[in-house]
Amino acid sequence: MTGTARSEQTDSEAAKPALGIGMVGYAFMGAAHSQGWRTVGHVFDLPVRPRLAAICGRDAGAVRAAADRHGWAAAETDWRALVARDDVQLVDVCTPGDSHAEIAVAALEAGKHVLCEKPLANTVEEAEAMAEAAERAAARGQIAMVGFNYRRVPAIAYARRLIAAGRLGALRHVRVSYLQDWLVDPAFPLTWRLQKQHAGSGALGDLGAHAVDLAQYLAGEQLAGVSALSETFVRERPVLSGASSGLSGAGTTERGQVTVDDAVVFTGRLTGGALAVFEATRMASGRKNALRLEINGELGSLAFDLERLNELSFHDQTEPADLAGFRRILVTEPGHPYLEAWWPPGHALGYEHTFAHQARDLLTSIAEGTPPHPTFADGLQVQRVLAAVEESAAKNAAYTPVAG
Ligand code: SOE
Repeated sequence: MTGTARSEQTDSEAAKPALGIGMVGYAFMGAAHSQGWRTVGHVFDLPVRPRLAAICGRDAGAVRAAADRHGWAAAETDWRALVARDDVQLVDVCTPGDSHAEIAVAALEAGKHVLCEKPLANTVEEAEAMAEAAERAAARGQIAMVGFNYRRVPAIAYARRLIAAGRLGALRHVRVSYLQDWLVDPAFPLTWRLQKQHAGSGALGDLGAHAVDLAQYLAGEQLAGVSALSETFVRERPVLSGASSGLSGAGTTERGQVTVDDAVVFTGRLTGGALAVFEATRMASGRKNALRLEINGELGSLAFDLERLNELSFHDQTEPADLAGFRRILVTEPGHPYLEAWWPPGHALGYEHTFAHQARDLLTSIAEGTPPHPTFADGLQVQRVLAAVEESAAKNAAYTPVAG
């Protein structure tokens, strides 16, 4: 490249087009997404420069504090005003599931790109409306992505690369467990995540959605049908006052009904013939965020644990038996997905980096006009699996096909 080109490159770096981000929601996912938007432009060489234009929440004081804390230029208390802003080209939906459809569809129809947290919606009907709106918007050059961020753990992305390259051969088993324990204490209050009208479902939609998306993404196949059991072990909990719980009642000793699952277990058959086993629970005492998976193929196996997210275990079935066995791959080499932008080998990444990777991939899709992954159609497919799981569990594990 000539000197002039290099100096132009420097000028063009400075003149990179900005893309205004508007975020709705500022709790855990709002904070995690903010970290991704703040970081991504300082780590990856991007075609556009993300600008944290505005963040939205119902409580004026709290959202102002969130804007200051997370680096947003403005604060809004009405998501409709945020969607209408001329300095917002991408709306990032980080609210509870009961508002995903309304906000995402309005943003798409207002000409914005959209990133929507998982699961896509609380019902299949909502997810269908969102996927249809995204398809109409795609014809106008708009991009819509679902925030299944674990696809962007380098070890997971590398596992997908190995499977797609045939390193496991024909798949026989896909096994995914997502284990947390934050509901073991019966004194944990009745928050919005435990109310069906806000969350849609419990561990199934919150954790099971990740498990289903990863199984389908890694295998490159879809679930054709499931057999499921679910349970709500603690059926009533103390009621909190205020908006945080989505419930009324100021600091009373009132107790309310839990209307979602604490845990779900299900089996399934992938369209390529592999058998799949899943569990998603908030009752696995001692497991904090243990998303564990193992995939067995005719030529080898892969295993992963989110609590050790820089490592991928690989067994090569074609190696001589006295040499074979699971070996630990430390996924921190520059040739591993996303790692070229970070630190030297062995300097590990964390949970938060998945949000910078998600932001990079979305901004790249927007700049290049290429479909992102996962799309809203992928999110709808997961929603259909969740609905089949709920239908099967209601029929005491009767095998239930996934609608297509
Ligand atoms: C549940 O506690 C939760 O925050 C999920 O909602 C997220 O999707 C998962 O990444 C971490 O755990």
